Amino acid sequence: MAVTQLVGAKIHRREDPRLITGHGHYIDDFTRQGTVYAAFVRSPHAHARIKSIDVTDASTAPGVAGVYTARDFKGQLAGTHPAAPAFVAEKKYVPERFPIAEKEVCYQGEIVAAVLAETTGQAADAANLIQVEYDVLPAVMNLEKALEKGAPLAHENGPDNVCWDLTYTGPDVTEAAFKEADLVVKQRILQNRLAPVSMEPRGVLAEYEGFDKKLTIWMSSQNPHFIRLFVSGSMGLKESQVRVISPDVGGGFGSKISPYPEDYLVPALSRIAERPVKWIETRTESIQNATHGRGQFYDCEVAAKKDGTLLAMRMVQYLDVGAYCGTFGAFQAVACLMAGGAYKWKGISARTIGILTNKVPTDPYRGAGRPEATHLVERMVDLLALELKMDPVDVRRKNFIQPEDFPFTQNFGLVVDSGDYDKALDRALELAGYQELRKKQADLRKQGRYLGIGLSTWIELCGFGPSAATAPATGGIALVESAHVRVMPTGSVTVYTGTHSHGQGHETTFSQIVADQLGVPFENVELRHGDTAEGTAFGYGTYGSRSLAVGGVAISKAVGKVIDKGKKLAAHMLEAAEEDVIFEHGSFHVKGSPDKAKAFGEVAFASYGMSLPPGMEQGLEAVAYFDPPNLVWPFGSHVAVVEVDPETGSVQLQQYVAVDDCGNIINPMIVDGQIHGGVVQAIAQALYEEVVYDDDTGQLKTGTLTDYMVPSAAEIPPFSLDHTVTPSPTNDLGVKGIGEAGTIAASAAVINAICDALSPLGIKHVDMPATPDRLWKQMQGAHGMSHDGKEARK
Ligand code: MCN
Repeated sequence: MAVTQLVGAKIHRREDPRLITGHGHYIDDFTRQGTVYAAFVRSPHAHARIKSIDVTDASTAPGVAGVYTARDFKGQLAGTHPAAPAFVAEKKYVPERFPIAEKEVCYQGEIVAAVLAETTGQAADAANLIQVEYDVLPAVMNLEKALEKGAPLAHENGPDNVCWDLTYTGPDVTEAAFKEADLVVKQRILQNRLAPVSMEPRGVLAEYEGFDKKLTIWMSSQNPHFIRLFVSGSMGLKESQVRVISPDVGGGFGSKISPYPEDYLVPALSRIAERPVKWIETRTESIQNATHGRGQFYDCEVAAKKDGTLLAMRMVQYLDVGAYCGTFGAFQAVACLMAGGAYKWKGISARTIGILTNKVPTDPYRGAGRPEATHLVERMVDLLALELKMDPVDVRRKNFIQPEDFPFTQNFGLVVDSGDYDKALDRALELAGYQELRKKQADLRKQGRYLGIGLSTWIELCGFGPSAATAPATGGIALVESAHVRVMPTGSVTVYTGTHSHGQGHETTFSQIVADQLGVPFENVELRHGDTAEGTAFGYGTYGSRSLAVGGVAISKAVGKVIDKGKKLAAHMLEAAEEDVIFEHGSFHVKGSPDKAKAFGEVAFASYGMSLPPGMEQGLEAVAYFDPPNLVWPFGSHVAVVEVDPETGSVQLQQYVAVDDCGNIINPMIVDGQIHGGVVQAIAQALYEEVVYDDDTGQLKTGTLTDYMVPSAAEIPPFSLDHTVTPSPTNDLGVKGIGEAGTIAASAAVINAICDALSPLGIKHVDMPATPDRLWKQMQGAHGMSHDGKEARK
């Protein structure tokens, strides 16, 4: 491709001036004449039978335009909530799910009625007047209890609480390795349930035009084309009748991939009421109803030699599905397939059990399955190092997949494209000053201070994905990506992508690629996305750090087609043979005669004229789809340094080093920003955030941001970041994804650091979130520790 000037440069995000000066367009900024506002009545119970719903008072309340219950939607919406096969092709039991409950509610927050009114306040007031009588049923909230014989059922008429139970590889594949082992380490590892908490909550504005039978939906979504597919299908409309627009989206972190009940109900209400309908989620609705992430535990054992050689792993994933199977909920089972991490294993036995509970469904949340895998394997490696009294660095180095092993077929047949794990680790240790830190740790221990150093040498699979792998997993749609590059007569370029930027800076990075390749000024390139009425027939959205490695490459391919056509036209204009024409630095010239040249703009202008070579059509634009031959496999090494206060159990995160490798980098500033955000989300999981339900009543105890503790900048240490560059061989740009890397890596580094700090007390493992309360209690139970922590200092 062309010589690059912009690619690799730290260019400021071009979207930011718009977004930070209030010129963004989020859902609540859109208005349509005659809009009515929706409020939803939600179940206060985790599990109950609906006896009756009395809407009399609500119907006559001021400003009310209509009150609706399940039966009003029966002729309007068809089908059940989509549940993709993902990594569990055959599920045992997927409960039917209609967007509004009729007879039974299965989680707190499930919708039972809807109100439309002239203002949001009137809608909310009227919703409060709806009287719903419930027969409360026992709720199943605990994963282990849910599997017990005779446990309450998440759905009254369900066969049991098992959504899936899949053994990928049985104990037989690890039997020999366990026999030859010198030692086995075992651990149960919890993954706290998390709420995504995007800055902009969800929102839907729908306008159904009855005469034209056209539906326009403005919504906060990561993949508007999928929403169009699902909603048009459910409403009995052709896709061409539905337009979904997701303009600026204030974060998603995975929670805006799948369709939600409101995404169906609001458009249906617009059709019923014959008016535009708007609904904007409140923060409490968001924490209560937006899909959660994680919510799992793992039983794991690792067999090893006494020199630190890893032999085999046996693991079972217990995954909290929630009350219904999330559209991509079973994707989280990928944790099993990724559990081997950056290491070589003789065998891994893995089983996943998806368990239904009376909680909001889980679905992908930044990293989805890969943070869990990293946390698992990185904790197990540290436990082994502790047992063997080896430096955790040495255990890692001993077992890394080596550069010459790539492409490396791992235990589940996935092919890791490339890597150099030692290189990233070396750089991270150097940046952290590892040896000095160990000395400092030893000194501080003598003073009764608990400094800990934690490593996470993570790997990731992303860039979904090759059609062969993804079409079966989605139920038919191959996760390729499309792009349309259109050059105007004056040489400005509009690029349409099927991905969706909601904080990742695509307007900047994708334009960098195009401007470089076409040799046009950066300002002349505009990226458009998020509107199903523009661009190609189908876009596949943004998740799984796929946008650059699939969408960006599709754009690059479309640019290639534009250049090819430009060459033909330039050859005609220069009266030269096409094969003699070279395109360089934004100009076509004849090989060996740089003065015989046509600028890109001249060729673009000519393409709309009449002097074209025989058979050539006017215009300069191209569409390309990219179906990658493999996933991409970024990796890196993170180091966290903590000090734990023995008197309070609080953790002071002192230093955080991240060295990541996402292949060639388009914009280092944006990549660093992605790492910052991702690392903070994982630090939040490790230390602060947890969705907590009452085990008996099923009530959500963390329904506001005072209970659900999202950290602020004050809790986060300065970061030292660096990169190694191992280009991916799977795409022309040599790029890998980075959007989830920080989240995948960091929880293990932080928890490993805490465990390292507390190891003198005999504490081997701590669960997340490692709150002061939890740590203090654990320290009280530890040997050699008195209440004020002084005992251990002797
Ligand atoms: N990039 C680059 N060079 C690379 C890799 C990436 O310059 N070698 C740039 C890309 O061009 C893009 C950004 O980094 O501008 C992220 O690219 P990529 O890794 O392809 O990830 P996606 O754009 O597909 O983003 C998805 C990822 C996911 S899965 C979640 S969840 C997530 C995330 O990104 N949610 C986010 N980052 C988020 N950031 C914000 N602000 N908000 C969210 O909701």
